[in-house]
Amino acid sequence: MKFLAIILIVAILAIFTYCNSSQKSGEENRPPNIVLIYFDDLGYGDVGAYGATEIKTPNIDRLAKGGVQFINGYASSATCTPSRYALLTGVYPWRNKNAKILTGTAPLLIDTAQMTLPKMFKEKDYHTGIVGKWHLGLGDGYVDWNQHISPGPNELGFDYSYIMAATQDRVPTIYIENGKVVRLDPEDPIEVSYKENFPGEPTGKDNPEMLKMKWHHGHNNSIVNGIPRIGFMKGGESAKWVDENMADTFLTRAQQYIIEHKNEPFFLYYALQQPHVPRTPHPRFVGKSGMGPRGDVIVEADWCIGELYNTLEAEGLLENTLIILSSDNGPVLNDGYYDDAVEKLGNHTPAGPLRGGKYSLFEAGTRVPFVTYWKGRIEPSSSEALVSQVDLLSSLASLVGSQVRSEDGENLLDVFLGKSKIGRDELVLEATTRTAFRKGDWILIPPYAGPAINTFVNIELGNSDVYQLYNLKEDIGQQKNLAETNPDKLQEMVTAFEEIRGKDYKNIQKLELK
Ligand code: NG6
Ligand code: CA
Repeated sequence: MKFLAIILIVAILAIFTYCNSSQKSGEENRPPNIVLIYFDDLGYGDVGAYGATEIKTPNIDRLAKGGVQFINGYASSATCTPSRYALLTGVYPWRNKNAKILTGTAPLLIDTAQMTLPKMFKEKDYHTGIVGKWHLGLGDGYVDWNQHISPGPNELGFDYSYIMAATQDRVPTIYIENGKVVRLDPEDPIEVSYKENFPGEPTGKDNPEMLKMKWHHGHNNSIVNGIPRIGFMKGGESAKWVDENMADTFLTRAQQYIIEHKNEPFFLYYALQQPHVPRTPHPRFVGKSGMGPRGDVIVEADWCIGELYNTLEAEGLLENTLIILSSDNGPVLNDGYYDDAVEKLGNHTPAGPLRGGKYSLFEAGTRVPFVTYWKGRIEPSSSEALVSQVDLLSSLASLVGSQVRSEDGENLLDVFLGKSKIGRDELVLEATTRTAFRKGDWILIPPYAGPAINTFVNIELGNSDVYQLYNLKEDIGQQKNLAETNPDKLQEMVTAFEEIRGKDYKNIQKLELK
């Protein structure tokens, strides 16, 4: 009897081990899921793992500390649209003259024939989804918001899309799911204009009594949810978003997407709206940072990352999912509303040790938190390798066995997986159509006309009438211009820069401010 029981236990154990290992090998054969987490305006110094002490980001830190934390990771641009353009196409944004901050009525910026990140995944039988901020234009010139809106993300390779068209501060303030405005009442059609107001509609400029958030510069057109916006909108009452619920709305859609597609390889682009203006934390997060709304929405966004992580874990997907986390550009405090971002900052340094911020050619414009995390596959490390978001298309293509390579991206898969520390040799960076050039430890900022400081946002833009040359290894804060004392290095940098950029890079434009 005892003998039989032992045999039975051994047999059960053997079956269990077999099942387990065959399940494992099945999992290993399955291509990994990719979750790309993309913040809006999150600064290099806004994250605990990157040195923030005054604000807590435990969930982002868990990814940074458990994966590869890039110290020299860059967005392609110091503003949103160009960075997202490069992220999805692997093409430098300055190659496309229309790749600048778009209005809510701008046509689709990316040609539908262009190879994109989601298209590449689709070719490899992935399901692809985007949830969150789009800001790459919609339609082909004129959009009727009451009809099916196209072309858009679904025509660029996303099987599923749940997006806001542009930014949280721009109309239309509605969600669009697979080309259709969510909760739209056909009896109350939407009209949008960036030229003029619709007769009788209140505006931030004329109706300050209706505002719960005051505008500082720009942002004085249509009022939605007590917040004045950029652009004019009429109708669509039932479809309008409630800003305070936006984080939960996007998170829930992202979680649903994961659960619905857990049985097939998927690519999810989760583009959070935080901490871009208007900063509208859910009441659960109000006051949580002690820094006012900007800090509170960072705490909220960090919580969202934790929830997303929990979903991946609960669905058993963590070991088979590569998570990439980054931001579209650097930080800004006052970006057009009175929201205490400056007043309540205290000792927090959103740019960390870097100079400048959003809109700037200095480092803080484009150097951002950049993390790759893959439980059980990526060894935790910190990497000084030079990497850019423009490299993701070519690198992820390599990961999934695709031959696709983009015009400006490099295949840095080994770097992103933490197996190599040799990143790019050189990189062109963009800020409101101006470009700078990093090579090795050096950065070159050519002379540009325009103000040294954007006084509205109080950020140094990098404009100067002389060449600027910094050694970032020795001078991360870009305090010592070495151009004059290093003429040979300067010449070498200018030559290498012009080889990529051409000589016609002085397309000087003043930062557009309304
Ligand atoms: C600027 C807005 C700013 C922000 C930015 C886009 C004004 C005065 N400023 O034009 O508030 O919306 O555009 O930010 O309108 S981004 O992160 O999407 O690039
Ligand atoms: Ca942004």
